[in-house]
Amino acid sequence: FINQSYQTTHIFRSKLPDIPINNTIPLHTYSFQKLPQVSNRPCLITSNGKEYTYGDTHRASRSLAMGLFNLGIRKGDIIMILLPNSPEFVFSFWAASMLGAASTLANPSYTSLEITKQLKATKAKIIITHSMHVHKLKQEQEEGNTFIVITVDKPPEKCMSFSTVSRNEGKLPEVDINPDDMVTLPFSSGTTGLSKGVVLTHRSLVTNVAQQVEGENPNLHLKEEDVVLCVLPLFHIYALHCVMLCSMRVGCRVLLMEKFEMRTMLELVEKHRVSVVMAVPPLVVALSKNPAVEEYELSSIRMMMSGGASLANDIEEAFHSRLPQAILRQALGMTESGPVISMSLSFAKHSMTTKLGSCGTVIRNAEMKIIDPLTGSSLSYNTPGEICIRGEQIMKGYLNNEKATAEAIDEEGWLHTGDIGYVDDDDELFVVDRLKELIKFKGFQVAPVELEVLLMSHPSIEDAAIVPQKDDVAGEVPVAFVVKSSNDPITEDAVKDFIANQVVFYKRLHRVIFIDAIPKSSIGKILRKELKAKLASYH
Ligand code: 4UW
Repeated sequence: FINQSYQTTHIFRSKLPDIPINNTIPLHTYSFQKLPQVSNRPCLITSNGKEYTYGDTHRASRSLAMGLFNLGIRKGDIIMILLPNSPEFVFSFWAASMLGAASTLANPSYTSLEITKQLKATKAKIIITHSMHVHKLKQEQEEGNTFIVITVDKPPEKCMSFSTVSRNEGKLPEVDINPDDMVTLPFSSGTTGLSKGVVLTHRSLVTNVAQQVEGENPNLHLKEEDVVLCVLPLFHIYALHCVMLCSMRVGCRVLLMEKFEMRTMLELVEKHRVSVVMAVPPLVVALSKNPAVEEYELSSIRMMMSGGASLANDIEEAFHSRLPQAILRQALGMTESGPVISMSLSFAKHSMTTKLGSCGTVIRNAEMKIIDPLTGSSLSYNTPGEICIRGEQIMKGYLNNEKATAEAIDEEGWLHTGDIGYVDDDDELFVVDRLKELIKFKGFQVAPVELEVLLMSHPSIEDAAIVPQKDDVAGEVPVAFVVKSSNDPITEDAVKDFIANQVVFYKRLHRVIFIDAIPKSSIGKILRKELKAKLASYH
């Protein structure tokens, strides 16, 4: 007798065997574990040629940790790193970790409004930044919130200098760190709503680094002699994890670029014989199509990873014909999942053949399932559904937000990603759609709700909704549907400017469409699918 109501859960696993992971040690202990062997090897190189060995990096991080301790930072405290890619970013991250404190990461291009929101949510006690960003913190200081500002350059009035704070002798106090303590707090809107603090612990990050680079056959085979380009921003989880943490565990050198500039990047790749590039799709497009590429000797690139947003197959093919020696494949990551979900097995030490367009295979020491978004039942091979991931690498939860945490991670420990994908017969994952609201501009997150809240604060706007529009360069761009307050003469440009003045460049509106009413469900949820269809019909 077969019980018809019994439901099988199809759990997808890596083709690589599980490995033992020592994830009860603090992240900094794990990352600097090979220090005695790699102490004199280069760890960080800046775009103007300054080098820091692993020994230098460790010493500078410890000195800063001592300095922050002297300023009162203790276990459980939060510091904000508001910096572009730089050695100081790396030292600050490690200093916080060594103290059992956590770093929250913010984009230095953020407006005052955006930084203020993150400061309020995290109550960061120290902000490490550049003097040119200090003016954006003024309003928050005027409201009486006390924090110390440290600048990596000459400090303006009332700020402290990074080098002075770092100038320290003495022994760092022993801190008792629990593997489930938070070590970093990036922000993400997840599947819905506003941006939230994502609590990543020592355990989650040690686990996720090990899942990529450890074992007899690592899924992501970085070698000590690799030079890894860090052009993606470290304040986003992709570069933080995949470039900085994975490289440092292995002992590679990381070439830090403050910002993307095509020719500078090509020159640096040639000069430093860069062998690994972690990229987002627009960067792959640039390398595949920009004629400047032909002028440089880029044969050192052996591995090119794309992620953060979907990559079109024709771009992957164009890249292969231009740089045939390099393996270009994808990985799927999400801030909340610690961050890697799946990774191409072409990057493994014993490289496997994988397909164009796939996001790889679920990482080892983890479980993945695909569920029917309506019924929640688990789906087998070749059937698209919502991708769910489980393992010790996923976030602990959203900061001070139990409700959002419970919506993201179910009682069985599955993180629901809001991405739609299927697993083919060879265990490769293909992402085909996004169930969640999130818009991705060149891999950067744009949360529709954040822009909707801003729009609704305008007296001439009665209602608004934001949806993505496909874009050849950025992948997706935000577009607004706006309902005017009765016959108000507000123009498209005025709406665009209103938003542009308050947000970082990639959240700017590319188009404003005035309509009579925003379509909503009976419980008042915006029917984004309808709006997307409407938008598509305008093309
Ligand atoms: N294809 C299609 C992809 C893809 C994708 C991401 O901003 P977040 O929260 O996080 C990221 C993290 C990316 C990342 C981290 C570590 C890593 O090793 C790696 O390797 C390439 C990538 O982007 O946005 C998460 C959302 O971004 C989309 C997807 O919707 C996901 O939920 N996304 N990668 N290859 N879509």
